[in-house]
Amino acid sequence: MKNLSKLSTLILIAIFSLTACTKKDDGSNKQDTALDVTAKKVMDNMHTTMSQISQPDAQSLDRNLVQNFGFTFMYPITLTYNNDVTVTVNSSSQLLDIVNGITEISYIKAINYPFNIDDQTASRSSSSINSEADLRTTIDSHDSDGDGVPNYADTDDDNDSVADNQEDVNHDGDVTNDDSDNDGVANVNDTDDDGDGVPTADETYGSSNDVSNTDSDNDGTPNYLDTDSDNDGVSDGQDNDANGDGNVDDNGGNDDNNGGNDNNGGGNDDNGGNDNDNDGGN
Ligand SMILES: [Ca+2]
Ligand SMILES: [Ca+2]
Ligand SMILES: [Ca+2]
Ligand SMILES: [Ca+2]
Repeated sequence: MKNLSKLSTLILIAIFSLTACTKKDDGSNKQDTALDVTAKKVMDNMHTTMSQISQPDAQSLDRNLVQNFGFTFMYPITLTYNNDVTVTVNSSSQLLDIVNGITEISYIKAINYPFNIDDQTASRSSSSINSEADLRTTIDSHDSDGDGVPNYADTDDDNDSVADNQEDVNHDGDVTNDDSDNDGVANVNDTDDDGDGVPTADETYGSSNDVSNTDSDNDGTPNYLDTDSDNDGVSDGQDNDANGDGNVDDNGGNDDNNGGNDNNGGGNDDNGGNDNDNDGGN
């Protein structure tokens, strides 16, 4: 009787295994892949990001992957749709077509592991992603300003007080191709967007307390992109004690020759010896 029971169990296991195999070998490429929330997050993020760009291409896809997640894909990769159909992707332009086509009812729910990435982040070394946990660790560790919020969830990636979507000065929907001071660092990652020596976060604020919409000299260029924001002929970097270090300029301790203002409140005129401001100092 005991042996009969064992035999029944074995038969049941055999039937179950056969059914499982049949399901996988039904001629389609369906494999009942489980939902991979991290992979879905990456693909949905790219869908949203690309849908905001007026003319998205493979390069903008790759730049935004690097911006948000710190890597580009090394192809091929295999993706699984929510209906379990799989697709092999061989290029960024193919991936762009796929993410552009994502909808609420047809979306990517998984990436086949392992796959390789071209890691653009100096602090990481792994180029092989072996599991969802691996992917999650990778994207969560991409935090440009080190504030504990990964780029993909951070609304101000470089923490310069200008929101990411405000860093798009050419208004093409792509925040990764704007470099106002042409120093090779896109504004979204540049803490001194106009390269005038005054950190963007220290540029003059107006009553709105928003650095991105304050334009002191009303010349159409907001202060944080204007190397001479008060239009007095002296570069902002030599105008203000922006960093509060006691030097009226941040260019070696010299006065700013702007005509006698005690900009730093330190009691000394900034004009090198005349007490134009009658503050009792120089
Ligand atoms: Ca951050
Ligand atoms: Ca910013
Ligand atoms: Ca720059
Ligand atoms: Ca600046």
